[in-house]
This record gives sequence, C-alpha cells and structure tokens, in this order.
Amino acid sequence: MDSISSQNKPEKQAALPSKEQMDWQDLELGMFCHFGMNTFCDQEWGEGSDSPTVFNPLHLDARQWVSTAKEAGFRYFVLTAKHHDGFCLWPTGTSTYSVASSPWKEGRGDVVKECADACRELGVGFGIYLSPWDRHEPCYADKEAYDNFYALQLQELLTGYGPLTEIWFDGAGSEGRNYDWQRIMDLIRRHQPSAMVFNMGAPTIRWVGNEDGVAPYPCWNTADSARGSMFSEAPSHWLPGTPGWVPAECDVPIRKDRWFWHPQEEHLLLSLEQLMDIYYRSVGHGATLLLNVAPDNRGLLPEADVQRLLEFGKEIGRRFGKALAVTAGTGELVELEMPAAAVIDHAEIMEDIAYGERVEEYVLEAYSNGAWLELKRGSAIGHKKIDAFPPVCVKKIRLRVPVATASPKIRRLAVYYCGESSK
Ligand code: FUL
Repeated sequence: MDSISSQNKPEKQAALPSKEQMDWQDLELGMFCHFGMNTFCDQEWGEGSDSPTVFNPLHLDARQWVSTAKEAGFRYFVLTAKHHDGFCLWPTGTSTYSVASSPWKEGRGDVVKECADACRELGVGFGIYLSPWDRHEPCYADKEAYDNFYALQLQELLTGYGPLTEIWFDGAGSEGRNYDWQRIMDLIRRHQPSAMVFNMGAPTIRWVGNEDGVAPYPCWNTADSARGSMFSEAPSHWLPGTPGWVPAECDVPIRKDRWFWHPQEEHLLLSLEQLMDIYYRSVGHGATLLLNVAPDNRGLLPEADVQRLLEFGKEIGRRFGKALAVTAGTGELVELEMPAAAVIDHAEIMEDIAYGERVEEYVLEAYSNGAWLELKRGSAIGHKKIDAFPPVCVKKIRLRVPVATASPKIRRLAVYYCGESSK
C-alpha cells in the first residue's frame, strides 16, 4: 500500500535537538548580509589588496537593514564581519586591514556594533560570519600563526557584541585546509554557548549543500556530515562528538548569484514567485532559510530589494498568516474537524521535535463523499512540512502515519486556502 521510501534517513533516530536548536528552528527565516570591501569594488571575491580608503558608506544605517528584515518577518540577521578578502568590519586589534583604516566615520566606526545594537533594539537575533579563508592576512600561510590570529579575531567577536544567535563558518577557499577546530569550539562554548555553529567544528546546524536556498526532500534533521563548499563534494570537517541532530540551513542571495551589491544589477533580483518557490522548498521542507540582501555603497539596502523583501514577507503572511483550522495530537491518526465545510489547498504539519523526528511516512487525507481521499503523502515532517494540493472542499481531514519510529507527536496540523497566486 503505502510505498514512499524513507530515503537515506541516517540511523540516528534517537537523536534529539537541544533547547537552543529548537528555538533556532522556530526562527525559520534569517537575513544574510554581505557587506564589505567588495561592495565598493564591484566584485564578489576581493583578493585582499584593495585599499581601505575606498570603504566609505556615507549613509550607513544598520537600523534600516535590520528593521526591513524584521518587517518582512525575518527573525535573525547574519553579517559578514570578515569575508575572504580579510577586511574587518569592526576595529579589530589583530590587523590594520579594517574599518579603522577607512575614511568612514574617520576610522572610528564599527559596522558589527551598529548591527548588533540594531538587532538588540529590534529583538532580532544577531549572527556573525567570519571567513576562515583570508586572502589578505600575511600569516595565512603559516598554519599555527594563522590559527592564533583567527582565534583572536573570533574571540573579539564572541566577547564584544552581546549574545550571538549564530556563527557562520564558510568552507569556500579552505578546501584541503584544516583549522584548529577544537580551539575554535572551546572559545564558542566558553563565550557563546547558546549560539548555533554552522557546518564546521562540532556544528549544531549544517549547510544544505547548495546556494539555491532549497532543501532536497526529505531533509532529515539527522546527519553525519555535510558538503563543505561549492567547490568540492568533500564533507566539511566535523569533530568527534558532533551532535546527531544537526538541522539544515538554506542560504541564497536575493539577486541571482550575487552575494555582494553591484551597480546596475537590479535585473538580477529574484521574482516574488521565485522567492515563494524557495520558501516552499526550504521552510516548507523543514529547513531554515537564510536569504541574503546586500546593502549598497551608500550603506543602505537598495529600494528595489527592500520592496521585494517586503512583498515576500507579505505573501507568506497572506498564505499562512491565518489557518482555517488547526489541531495537534499524538498517535498514528490525527484528525482535524473544520468548523464548517471549506475549500482548502494547503496544509502545514509540524512534529513536536522535542521528541525527535518520529514520522517516516505519512498520508494526508480528506473526508469527501463518505470516503477518505488522499491529498498528499510524504516521508519527513520534522520541524515543518508544507503541502500544496488542488483546492478541495472538506469538512474533515486527517494525518495518517503508517511508518514511525515511535508514537508520532504532532505539534500542529493546520489547513489554509491560499487561492490564485499560490503554487
Ligand atoms: C560562499 C562564498 O564564497 C560566497 O562569497 C558567499 O559568502 C557564500 C555565502 O558562501 O561559499
């Protein structure tokens, strides 16, 4: 009968999330913010040789970045404190290659602080990206010296800017290179024990493996490894003892293939339809979406990007802001009785992941003309699964779970009618 396979689910069924991981998974939407020397040089990967004198975002307004993210429904924000070119957006004591050597605010500015303050003020989680690969730092070639240098930079960020939601380690450029992950993890555990660690060391969240913002389905929350960078199929280095529960984050830029702002590239903005497709295949597959919106050389998010982001948030709200009926339950059958017969075309299912990911196969059915009609079937549910189906008028639906590792705990089963502009 039910023949969906529970494809490649790692044998880690007993793995459970930490409280911090559950809180992070509830955030669902994060805004990535690539800003730095590249913003002023019309490039994606600086070589570390551009002069700090070009860094001068005269109208920089981190509050505009974060409040736009918040207004669109994004709940955390990750800033590139240092990209591969080595230029630091905070006045680090480790190098002169930083905002302190730029004309911006006469060398007295600190972009990391402005973002951290805006996030705190607006109640948005703050995260930092610190590229391990550093194309500027002269000691990079000397492993031991650079490990010390990197640990000092990280320590400054871990101790100077309040609580961090996430620390993002980018594998690009570091293929084949090993850093002192034990030491890096010790620092994080000491100074920011609640922060999520992205994809390296002993990560608590993993990379989904592409830069399209989409999770394959099923995307289980358990994994033993994940791809380390776009430039190699090799897995990133995970320390022994890494937790078995390591949910996926899907990162993608809002302008096709552009992480940094470039002049005259507004035409690369993804359409609302493309963004909604990404939403269904990231959040709708139980993963978290980290969408990059890059400030321009004024230090402001471009108007067109702001508009698109707000449209995106509004459309998510239009489709999923108000359920027609909601329930929760335990066991292999969870029924949802509608207050009155109504047309539905979407369902949202969430497991209570505090108990792990128990569902391995499910079928969603509607009661119609005296019989149960199949609307959708799938394997993983985990944090969230969004299913779209042709509109159908129903009085009752049910979730049937023919295969589970233990009695399913359904945190939410909700139905919606999204109508025309939906998938
Ligand atoms: C990649 C980097 O090379 C890109 O520049 C960007 O930072 C992206 C998020 O990760 O691996």
